[in-house]
Amino acid sequence: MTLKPIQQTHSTCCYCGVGCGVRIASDGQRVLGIEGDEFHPANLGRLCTKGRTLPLTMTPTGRALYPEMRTDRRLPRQRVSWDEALDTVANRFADIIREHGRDSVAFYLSGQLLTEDYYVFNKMAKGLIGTNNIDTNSRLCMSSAVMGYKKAFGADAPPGNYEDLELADLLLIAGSNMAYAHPVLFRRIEAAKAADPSKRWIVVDPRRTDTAAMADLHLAINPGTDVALFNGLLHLLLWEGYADRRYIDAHTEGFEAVKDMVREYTPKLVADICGISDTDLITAAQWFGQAKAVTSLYSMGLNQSIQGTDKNLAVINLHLATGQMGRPGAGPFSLTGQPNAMGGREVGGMATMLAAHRDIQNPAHRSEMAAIWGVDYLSDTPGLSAVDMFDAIRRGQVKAVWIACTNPAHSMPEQALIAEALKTAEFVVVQEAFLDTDTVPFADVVLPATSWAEKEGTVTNSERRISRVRAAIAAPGETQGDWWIATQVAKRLEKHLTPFKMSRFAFDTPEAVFNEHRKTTEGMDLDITGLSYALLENQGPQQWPFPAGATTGLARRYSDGVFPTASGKASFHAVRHIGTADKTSARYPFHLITGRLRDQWHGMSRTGRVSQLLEHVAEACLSMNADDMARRGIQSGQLVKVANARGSILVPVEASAEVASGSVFLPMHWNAQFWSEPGANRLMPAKADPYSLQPELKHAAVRIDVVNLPWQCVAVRQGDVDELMQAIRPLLKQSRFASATLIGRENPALLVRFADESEPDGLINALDTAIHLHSSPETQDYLDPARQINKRGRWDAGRLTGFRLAGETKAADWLSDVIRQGGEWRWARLQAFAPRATPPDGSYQPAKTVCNCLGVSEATLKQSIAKGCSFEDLQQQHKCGTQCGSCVPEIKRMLQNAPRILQTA
Ligand SMILES: Nc1nc2c(c(=O)[nH]1)N[C@H]1C(S)=C(S)[C@@H](COP(=O)(O)OP(=O)(O)OC[C@H]3O[C@@H](n4cnc5c(=O)[nH]c(N)nc54)[C@H](O)[C@@H]3O)O[C@H]1N2
Ligand SMILES: Nc1nc2c(c(=O)[nH]1)N[C@H]1C(S)=C(S)[C@@H](COP(=O)(O)OP(=O)(O)OC[C@H]3O[C@@H](n4cnc5c(=O)[nH]c(N)nc54)[C@H](O)[C@@H]3O)O[C@H]1N2
Ligand code: SF4
Ligand SMILES: [Mo]
Repeated sequence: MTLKPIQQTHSTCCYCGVGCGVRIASDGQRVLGIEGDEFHPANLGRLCTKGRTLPLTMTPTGRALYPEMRTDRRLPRQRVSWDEALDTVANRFADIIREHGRDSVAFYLSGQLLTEDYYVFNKMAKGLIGTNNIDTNSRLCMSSAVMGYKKAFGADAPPGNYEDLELADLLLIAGSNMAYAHPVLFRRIEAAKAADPSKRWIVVDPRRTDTAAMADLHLAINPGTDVALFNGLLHLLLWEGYADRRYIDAHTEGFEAVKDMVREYTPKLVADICGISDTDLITAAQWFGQAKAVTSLYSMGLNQSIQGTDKNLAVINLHLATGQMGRPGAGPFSLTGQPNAMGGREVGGMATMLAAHRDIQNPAHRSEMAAIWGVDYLSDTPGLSAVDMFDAIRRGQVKAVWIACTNPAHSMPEQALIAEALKTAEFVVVQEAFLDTDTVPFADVVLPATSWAEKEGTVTNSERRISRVRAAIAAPGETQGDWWIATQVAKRLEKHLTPFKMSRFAFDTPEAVFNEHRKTTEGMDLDITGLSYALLENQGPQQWPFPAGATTGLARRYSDGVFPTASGKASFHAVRHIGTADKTSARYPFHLITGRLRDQWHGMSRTGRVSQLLEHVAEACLSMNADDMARRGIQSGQLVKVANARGSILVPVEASAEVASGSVFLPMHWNAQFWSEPGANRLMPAKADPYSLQPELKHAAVRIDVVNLPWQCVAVRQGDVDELMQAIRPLLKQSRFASATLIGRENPALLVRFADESEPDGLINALDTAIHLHSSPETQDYLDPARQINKRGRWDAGRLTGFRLAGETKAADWLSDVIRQGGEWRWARLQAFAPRATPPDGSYQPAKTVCNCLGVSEATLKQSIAKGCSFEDLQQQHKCGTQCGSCVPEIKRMLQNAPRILQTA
C-alpha cells in the first residue's frame, strides 16, 4: 500500500459565527486531522470541542450521496441520475408557476450556506422567477438584530470587531451564553479579563449559565423582561448624569421622546418586572455609566422574542445616550449564530430584502438590481417570512417548496403545523448533506450536497470578516456544491420562463459567482469591490467594507458619528416593555426556556454522530429548580410530561441550580432521530416580532406532570455506531418513551432506553436484531417471565461489548460505564445480570467526562479537588481545560461547589 501525501488545506469551521480558521490535514480523499489556524484573526489558533472533532463527523453512513426521488408518496424514494432530478425540479417548478403564478413557489434556505450558494438561489428566486418568497433560518436567528441595526443606524451589521470585546472595560452580555455558543470568542474575553481583572462583565440571562457564573454581576431577569431592564438602566444613567449630551446632540435624534418614556421605568418598577433587586440594577447602571468603553454582546435571548427588535433597540439606546459608540471597545455587538448568517444578509437572501443591503420596496434599489441582473421585473411585494411561508404552504397557497441546508421540521416553532405543511405541499425538494434529519422524510426529491471540507466558497463571520471555505477532499458519492445545484436548476428554469435569451446563470465556479456578487455591492455600505479570491488567497480573511482601491477592510464603523440615514444621525427609539407571547397561568405555570448546549449543533445531523460530544450531555433532559421539584415530589431521573395547548413531550427531568424557581430549560437539539419525541419546538409558539417577523423560540408557558411508565429497558452495544444508530431509529416510536445516544470514546457504543406501561409487543426481538444481540455462546441470559424481566449480556474476548436489561434496569449505569471504560470483565456474569444487581462496592467509578479534549472524568476531578487541588493544580496534573478550554467554567464551578474546608486545605 502506498501512503498518499498529507495535504494541508486552509478553510473555516462550519459551525458558529465566530468563524474560526482551520487547517485540514487530508490525503485528498479522507480528512485526517484538524488544527486551529494561528494566522486567522478570529481564533489565532484556538478551536472549541465542536471544531476539534470535525474530522470525526466525516463518516459516510447516513450521508445523502445520490439524488433520490419518488413520484408516489406511499413508496420509498429511489436513486435517480442528476439529470432526472434536476429536470424534475425545474419542470415541476415551471408547471406550478405557470398554473398558479410566481408566488406559488418558495425557497427556505440557511445561514449555513456559503455566500456563493446563497447568491445563486437569491438570483433564481428574485431575478428569474420574480418572487420574493425566499426566506431562511436567519429569520429564526438574526432578523431582530438586523431590524435593530437598520432602525437605529440606517444599515445592518455590527459596527465593531472582536478586538473591541477585549478592549472594553465593561461587557454587557445579554441573552447570550457565549461560553457554550461562541466558545473561542469567550476564551478571548476570558483571557482579556485574566490579564486585566479590573474589567467587568454583567450578564443578563434568566438562567445561571456558565457565562453568567463567570460574571461580576448576573442579572437573572424574568424571561422576556429585557426591555424593562434596559429602560430602567437608561432611567438611572440619565438621572445619575451619565448621558453624553455632546454625542446625543451631534449624532442622534429622537432622544427627548426616549427620555420622557424612561421616566416611567423607575428602579422599583423595573426591579419588580424583572424579578431582580434594585441594588443590582443600580450597580449595573453605575458600572455602565463609569466605564470608559462598554461593549454589549447579545444573541438569541434578545432576538428570539415577540419584542426582539425592541430589545435590540433598547440596548442601542444605552450606547447612543452615553456615546459608547464607534470607539475602540465601545458599541452594540450582535453575535451572529451561524457561520454565514452575515453572508446571507449581504446577498439579501431573505423575503424582506434585496442584494447588498437594498430594500425591496425602494424603486431605485429595485431598478439597480434589475439592471445588474439584466431583467425587466423584480417583484415589489415582500415575500413570505419563515412562519408565514409554512403557514401558506399548509393552506395550499404555496404549492412547492425547496428547502436547502436547514431542517425546519425540527427547528421551526409549532412543529405540528410544519409537519402538516410539508405533507400538504404538492412538491417538496430537500437539498441536504445528511439523510438522517426530520425534514428529509417529507422530500419528493433529495438533492445531495457537498459539505464542510468538500465545498468551496466564502463566509462572513460576526465581525464582518470574509474568509474562504476550501475543499480538502473529493466530493463523496455524487454530491455537488449547493451553488452548482442551484445553477443547474436555474439554467433549466430559464428555458421554461425566459426562452431564447442568453443564460444569466453561466457560472462555472464559485469564484465566478463571487465576482458577480461583488459587483452588486458597488457604492453600498458593504462595498467589497476591492476583494477577490486572489486577494483573500494572498492576504487572508478581510473585513468589509473593502471598496476598490482600499488596502484593508474597515475595522470599526461609525467612528465619525455619521450614520447612513437620511439625516446622517442615529435614531433613538422609545420602546416599552410588553413581555412574552405566552403568559404563565394556573394551567401552565412554568416558563419553558430553550437554548443550546456546549457540544451539540442544532438538529445534531453532524454532532450527534460523535460519541465524544455526547459525553458532555448524553440525552435530552429538562432542567428544573430543586425546590420546585421537591414541592411537587419530582425526583431527578423521573420522566415528566411537558405540555401546553400546542402539544406535549415526555422527557427525563434533572435538578439544576441553573434555573430559577418557576422556570425550566430544555435544549433545542434533540429531535425524532434520537428520541421518541419531536423536540422542544412541539411546544414553542409561532408568534413573531411585528418588525423582524422573528418567532419567539425562547419561551413558552407549560405544565409539568410526572409520568409513571413502569416497564423500562436499557441496551448498550459496541460496534459501528452510525450503523447501529440507523438500525435503532425505526424502534424509537415503538414505545411511549425512547431515547438513543452514543457513549465512550475509543470504542464508542450505542445506548438506547425505552419506557412504557408494559412491554410493547415484539420490541425486544426487534431490538436484539437491530443491535446484533442474538443468543449465542458469547451471551448470557437471565429470564423471569412472570415479572417481565428479560436480560442479556454479551462478552467478546473477555470484555462486555453489549447488554440489554428489560423489565429491571438497576445495573444499567454500572454496566454502561464498564463498556465506556473498556476494561476487562471482573465480575460473575450471571450475578451481574440478576435482579437489582449493583456493582460490588468500590469496584467501579462513574465516568462522566468534563474535559472532552483530554478525556478527564468528573470522578477524577472530584478526587483531586477533595485532596485540595486548586484550578492550577488540576490543570497541571490532568491537563484539563488546556486545549479548547470549553470545560474551564465547569471545572471552576466544581471547585466553587466543593466543601470549603477542602478547598483551603
Ligand atoms: N454549541 C453550539 N453553539 C452554537 C450553536 C449550537 O447549536 N450549538 N448555534 C449557533 C447559532 S445558529 C446561534 S443563533 C447561537 C446562539 O447563541 P446564544 O444566543 O448564546 O444561545 P442560546 O442558548 O440559544 O440562548 C442564549 C441564552 O438566552 C437566554 N434567554 C432565554 N430567554 C431570555 C430572555 O428573555 N432574556 C435574556 N436576556 N436571555 C434569555 C437563555 O437562557 C440562554 O442562556 O449559537 C451559535 N453557536
Ligand atoms: N426552540 C428553539 N428553536 C430554535 C432555536 C432555539 O434557540 N430554540 N434556534 C433557532 C436558530 S437561531 C437557528 S439558526 C435554527 C437552526 O435550525 P436548522 O437550520 O434547522 O439547523 P441545522 O440542524 O443546523 O440544519 C442545517 C442542515 O443542513 C445540513 N447541511 C450541513 N451542511 C450542509 C451543506 O453544506 N449543504 C446542505 N445543503 N446541507 C447541509 C445539515 O445536515 C442540517 O440538517 O434553529 C432555530 N430553532
Ligand atoms: S468557536 Fe468552535 S464552533 Fe465556533 S467557529 Fe470556532 S471552532 Fe467552530
Ligand atoms: Mo441561529
